[in-house]
Amino acid sequence: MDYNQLSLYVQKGNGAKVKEMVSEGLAQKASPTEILNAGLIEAMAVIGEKFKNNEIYVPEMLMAAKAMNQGMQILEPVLTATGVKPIGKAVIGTVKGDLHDIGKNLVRMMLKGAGIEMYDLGIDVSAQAFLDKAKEVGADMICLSALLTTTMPYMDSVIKEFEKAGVRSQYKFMIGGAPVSEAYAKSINADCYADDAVVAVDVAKKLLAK
Ligand code: B1M
Repeated sequence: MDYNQLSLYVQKGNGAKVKEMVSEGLAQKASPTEILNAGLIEAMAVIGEKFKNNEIYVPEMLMAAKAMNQGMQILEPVLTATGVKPIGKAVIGTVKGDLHDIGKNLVRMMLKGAGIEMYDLGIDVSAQAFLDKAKEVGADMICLSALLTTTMPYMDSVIKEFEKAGVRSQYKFMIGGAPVSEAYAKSINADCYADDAVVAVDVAKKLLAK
């Protein structure tokens, strides 16, 4: 499979071609993880660099993200296929003010594939919405994603909202996203930080086993 070509189609925002190539790749038994890493995620890294250097602007970035999401939709059933009995329940979302969802979707898919029942609140999620959903579904874990340095501090607000409601100790908090770090997780009293979706699976399994 020509991963470079796939990456170029994502970068150009050609969703139809992305879907076609991902489907063909899977039919030819290419590794879903490799399609994801070498084709789709690689494209977003290039897009991010070009955006930083003012070579492209928000509309192009948005088109690439849409194409990436179209490819991910085809990969999702393969990545989340699991015969495992659920090992816990988690609420996931991108925090208030933040519209980035590709990384959050990936984390959701991988955790689902690891046998965790996932409740996805989407993007721009308020602290109150996290709290309401956690209570409603009886969640074990809350997963917060942020991609902007300006929205990362809202993770602290979410945890504080749970503290204010007197239920903080009932939930494990996992946080992640490009600007987030282990040190930041410690500073806001989150239970753990995961660097990427693969690490998130390991970390979540350990947390839920405690
Ligand atoms: Co935005 N954007 N963006 N953007 N965007 C970044 C994040 C940026 C780094 C680009 C850059 O300047 N190089 C920059 C942030 C700078 C900063 O704050 N430090 C930026 C900016 C500035 C902006 C706007 C402000 C631009 C503007 O309007 N002037 C604006 C903000 C909008 C808002 O949110 N309010 C904006 C808008 C957008 C689009 C809407 C156009 C689009 C998002 C569309 C969408 O998501 N549906 C977009 C995109 C696509 C990007 C880049 C190019 C790609 C992000 C991505 O999907 N990466 C990004 C540059 C970059 O990241 N290189 C950029 C691929 C994805 C697989 O990785 O999301 O990091 P990532 O997720 C990883 C890990 O972080 C981790 O696991 C994932 C998988 O391995 N992870 C977790 C994520 N969440 C986790 C949660 C966990 C654990 C791990 O536990 C719960």
